[in-house]
Amino acid sequence: MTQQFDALVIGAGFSGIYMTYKLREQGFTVKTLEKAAGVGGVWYFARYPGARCDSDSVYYNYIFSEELYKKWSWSTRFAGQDEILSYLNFAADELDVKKYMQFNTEVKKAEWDEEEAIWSVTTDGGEEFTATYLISGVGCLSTSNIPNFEGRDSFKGESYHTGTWPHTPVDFKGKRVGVIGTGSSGVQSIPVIAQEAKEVYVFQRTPQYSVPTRNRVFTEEEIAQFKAEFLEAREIMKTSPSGLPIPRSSKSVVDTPEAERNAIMEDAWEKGGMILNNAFYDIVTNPESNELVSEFLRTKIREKIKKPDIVEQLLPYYYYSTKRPILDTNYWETYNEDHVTLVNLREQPIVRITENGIQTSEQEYPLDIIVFATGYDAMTGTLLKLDIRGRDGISLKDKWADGAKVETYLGLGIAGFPNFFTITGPQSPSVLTNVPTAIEQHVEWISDCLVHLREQKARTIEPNREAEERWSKQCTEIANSTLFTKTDSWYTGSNIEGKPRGFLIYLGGLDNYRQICNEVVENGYQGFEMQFEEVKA
Ligand code: NA7
Repeated sequence: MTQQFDALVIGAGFSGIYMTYKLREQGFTVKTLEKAAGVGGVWYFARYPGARCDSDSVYYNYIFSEELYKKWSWSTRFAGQDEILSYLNFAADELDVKKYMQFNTEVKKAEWDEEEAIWSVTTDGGEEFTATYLISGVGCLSTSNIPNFEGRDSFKGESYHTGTWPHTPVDFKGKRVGVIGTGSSGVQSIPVIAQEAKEVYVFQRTPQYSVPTRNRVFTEEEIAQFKAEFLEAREIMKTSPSGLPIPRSSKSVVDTPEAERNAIMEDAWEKGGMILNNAFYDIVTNPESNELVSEFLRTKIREKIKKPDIVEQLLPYYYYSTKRPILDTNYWETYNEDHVTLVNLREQPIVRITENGIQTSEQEYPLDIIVFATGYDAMTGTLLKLDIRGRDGISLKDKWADGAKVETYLGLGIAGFPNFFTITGPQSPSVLTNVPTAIEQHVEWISDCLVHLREQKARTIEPNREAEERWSKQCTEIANSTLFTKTDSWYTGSNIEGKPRGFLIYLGGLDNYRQICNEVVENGYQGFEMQFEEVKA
C-alpha cells in the first residue's frame, strides 16, 4: 500500500535529521528514508581506523539551538567518527525525529506525477511512497569509488573501502597491508594501520600536503568557555565565508613581508587544524602566493622524512589547498618506520590486482589485506544513482547528460524537477565550508519555502531555466578565476574515470551565498516559477 506524506527526505545524516525536525516543527507530515540501519550518513559508514573530522569539533555540530548545543560536550578538539556518530544519535533523540525515519531502506526511483503534482518513490524493498515534496539529504561524499583495476575481484585476501568499513574491527596484527590512496582517508588511516600491521605498503599516485591535526583532549574549563561564547561564535559562523568563526582574512601571502608571513605560517603549523588554510585570502587565487605556502609545507615534509630515498617522492607539486586540505597525526613519521614502504605509482603504476596482492609495472606486492582509500564519486554520484525522473519522465541523468552538464539553481533546485530540493547540492557552497553550517542554511531556506508555498496555496515550485543557466555560469566563472580548476581532484570530478570535468561547488563563500538566497526570497522567490491550485468555480 502506498504511504502518503507532505514531504519525503532521503538520508538521515546531518541534513536529514535537521530537515525532518524542521518539517515536523512546521506541521508537515514527513518520512525520512535511510539506507543505513541508523542515523549518521557518511559518519555511519566511514568507520575506518583513524577516521576523524577536520573541522574543530565545537563547530562541527548544529548551531540552530542554543539548548541543544549546550547539552553536548565534545571530548577532543577534532572528533573521531565514533563520537560524531554518537552526537548525531544524541541530536536525533533530543529532536525526537527517529520515529519519522525508516532505516534499511534505499530509494531506488523517484518519479514526478504531473497530473497529481506528487512524487512517487520506490524503495529497494519494493515499498511505494508519495509526497508533495522530495528533499535530498544524500550528502556530497556518499558513493564510494573503487577504481576498476583489472582482476579487482580475484584477490583472495580481505579488502575494504574506507567509506564502507565493516562494523566489526579489522584485525591488522601480523598482516601485510596495502593501502591505495593518500587523500584524507589514506593519510588518517595509514599511521593507525601501521601500529598493528606487520608490513604496510602505501600505493601513492599523488603526494599530498598535510598539516598536523594537533588533536587534544579538552579541559572542563575549555568546554565551559565554548558554551559561554557560543552565541558570539554562532554570529560569526553565520556571517563568515567558511561557516567557521573565522572572519575573512585581510592578508595576502605575497604582500605580507617575509618575516611576518613566515611567522603566520609557523604559528598556523604549530596550532594545527585548518588555520593555515584560512590565514590568507589569496592562497587559491594567486599562483605566487600559493607557491610560497606550498614550499613552506614541502620544507616541513623534508624535515620530517628520515629516509632520503623517498623524500622527493613525497613532495607535492599541485597548488596547495586545491585538493581538500588534509590534517594528519604522525603521517610523515610513519614513513620513517622500517615496516612501511612507499610505492610510487607515478614510477610503477598498478597493472592489476592478483590473487595474492597488487601487481605494479615493477613487481608483485603480496598482501593479506587491501585497503581502498580511493575516495568518492562526489557531489553528483549519489544523486545520479537515485534515478530521479522529473517532468515528462526526463531523468536527472538525461538532464545532466550523465554529469557532463550539471546545472542547478543555487544548488537548491533543478529546472524540470518541481518540488524537489537538494540540501548541499551541486553548485552550493557545501564541502568548501564547515558543512553543518551550510546544511542549516539550506534546511531553513527549504523549510521557509515550503511554509510560503502552503500559505500561497502554490501547487509547485521550480527554478526557471534562465536562473539555472545564470547561476551555473556564475559558479563556473568564479571557479575559473581560482586555481581550483587547475588541479585534478574530486572537486572537479577528475578522480572518477569517465566523469566529465567541471566544478560543482559555489566558491563565493557561505556569507555571500546566504545573502543571495535571502535576496531571492525577498524578491518573491526570484528565479523560481510557482504554479497555483486552480480556483474551482
Ligand atoms: P580522496 O581525497 O578522493 O583521495 C583518494 C585517493 O585515492 C587519492 O590519493 C587518489 O589519488 C587515490 N586514487 C584514486 N583512484 C586511484 C587509482 N585509480 N589509482 C591509484 N590511486 C587512486 O578521498 P578520501 O576518501 O581520502 O577523502 C575524501 C574526503 O573525505 C576528504 O577530502 C574529506 O573531505 C573527507 P589522486 O590524488 O587522485 O592521484
